[in-house]
Order: sequence, then C-alpha cells, then structure tokens
Amino acid sequence: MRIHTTLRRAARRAGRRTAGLALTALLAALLAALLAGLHAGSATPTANAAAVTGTQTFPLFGINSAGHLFDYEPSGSGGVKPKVDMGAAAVNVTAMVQTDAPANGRSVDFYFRLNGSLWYTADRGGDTRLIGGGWDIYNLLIAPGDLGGTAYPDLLGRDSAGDLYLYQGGADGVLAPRVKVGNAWDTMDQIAGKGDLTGDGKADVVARDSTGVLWLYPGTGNATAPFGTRTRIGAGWNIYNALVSTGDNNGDGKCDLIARDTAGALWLYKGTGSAAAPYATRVQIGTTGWNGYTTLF
Ligand SMILES: [Ca+2]
Ligand SMILES: [Ca+2]
Ligand SMILES: [Ca+2]
Repeated sequence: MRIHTTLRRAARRAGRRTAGLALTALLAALLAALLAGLHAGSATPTANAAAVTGTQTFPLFGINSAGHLFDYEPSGSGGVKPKVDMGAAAVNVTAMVQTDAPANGRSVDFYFRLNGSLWYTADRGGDTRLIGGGWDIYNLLIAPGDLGGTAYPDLLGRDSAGDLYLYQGGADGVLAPRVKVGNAWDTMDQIAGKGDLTGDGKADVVARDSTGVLWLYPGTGNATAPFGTRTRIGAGWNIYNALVSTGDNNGDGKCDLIARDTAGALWLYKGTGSAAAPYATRVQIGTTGWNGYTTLF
C-alpha cells in the first residue's frame, strides 16, 4: 500500500513536470499496471546473483497491439516459463527496454518512451523518474549492457539519419549526455545485445543488415568508441522478423540471442563465447503465437 501511494505521487509529480494532465493519466495507468504485475507475484527478478560480473539473465517481455505487457520469466535452461499478463502497462508506450541499472545482478528496470519523453522505472515500479524529452528522434533504443564509461549499463539510440548515440547509465538510472558512437546504422534493421557474447567480459552487439547478414560488433569497453571492427556471423538471418537478446538464457554466463520467425515461432541461439562462431545451432523455445507481439524485449 505504501509503495502504491508513493507511485501515485511520483506519477503526479512527473506529470506536473512535463505535459500535464494527459501525461499524468498515462503514466499513472502505466505504473498502476506495472505495480499490479508486481503484486501478482509475477515480477520477482530472476537474474542469478553470480552474474554480477558476467552476463545477466533477464526475463523476456512482449507488448501486443493493445499495449498489454507480458512477462516470460526464464526457465533456466534456455526457454521461458508461461506468460504472465501484466495488464495494459504499455499503452501509448512507443519504446521499452529493460536494464539492470545498479548492476547488482538482480534488478529488472525499464526505460520507456511515452509522449516523446523517456522515463526510467526501477524494478517495475519501485522508483520512477523522468529522464528527459525529445526522445522521439530515435527509431531504435536498446540497452545492451555496460559498453564502458560508467560501471553501469548504458543505452543506445539510433536516429533517422542512422547515427548511433551512447548514453552512459548511472546506478539510479540517470543517463549522462549522449556521445555519437557510429553512423550508417540505418543499414541495419535489427540490433540486439545484452552482455558479453565473445568471452572477454565486454558487452557486444549484433546487427542484421537489409540483405539478411548478421554482424558482430565486439565491445571495446571504451564508451566513446564502444565497438571494434565488425565481423560477419553469417547470412540468412532475414527468415526472422525479430532479434532480441535478454542476456544469458541458459545460465552459462554467455549472452544468447532470441529470434522470431515469420510463422511466429521462437528460437534460441546459445552464445558460445567465441567471436569467430558466436552461436551454437538454434533450438526452438516457442512454437506459435509469438507474432502477436509488436515488440519483444
Ligand atoms: Ca557504462
Ligand atoms: Ca565481448
Ligand atoms: Ca548463455
């Protein structure tokens, strides 16, 4: 009850700081829905504590066209548990990513974009703050883990010109001013990452170009030049309409990749820890129905 009151107050304060009543109502609805999920017992962060210095295990989330948020907790062996409906938590939300802002190996925090502003909420409603306005300039946001700079996970945004910007994250979710870290990323139609794929402890990302080739961008640990020379993982990845990483799905400390095919089935590519051949042969972790989500993260 105390938490709920705190959330309502936070929503009111947040609304006053930005666009007024309409946003207050939207944010209040979102927070209420997140909190309902929390109270339903669905939102126990399942990240393994041993992963603080490695790649963390996150749940998989889906948002459907009605703005309902669904939580799939990890099974531990690579798959996911049955979904939990967290309610209409993502109505009018135009982007949402998850992160472990304090880098404690346990938190499941969100950044989400609502009415063009970016918000941060800790552990699904525990602490919510406005990051800032003007975030509609990005057509893709991902939280790939710690790319350098701060010892906390960072955020990447790609704008319509194809420029890529890095925001260094803080333990409280607050982001440092952006730094441009790349261009021509608009040739990529999927970008994914959530921790270390190559075995060197530095977070990496993978990206698929418009011809279906998947590329590895190895992390350098340098926040102003976070990626080394890319290497080609392989062709044929355009059989998928979504590529997303939720960290280490099978608990071996290596970042994995989830892919959704056009029939709505879900596949897991377990990370090998080798930059030369970063993924093992795929295994199916979902049969049908996954195309019902407009966003997976
Ligand atoms: Ca960082
Ligand atoms: Ca790496
Ligand atoms: Ca793994």
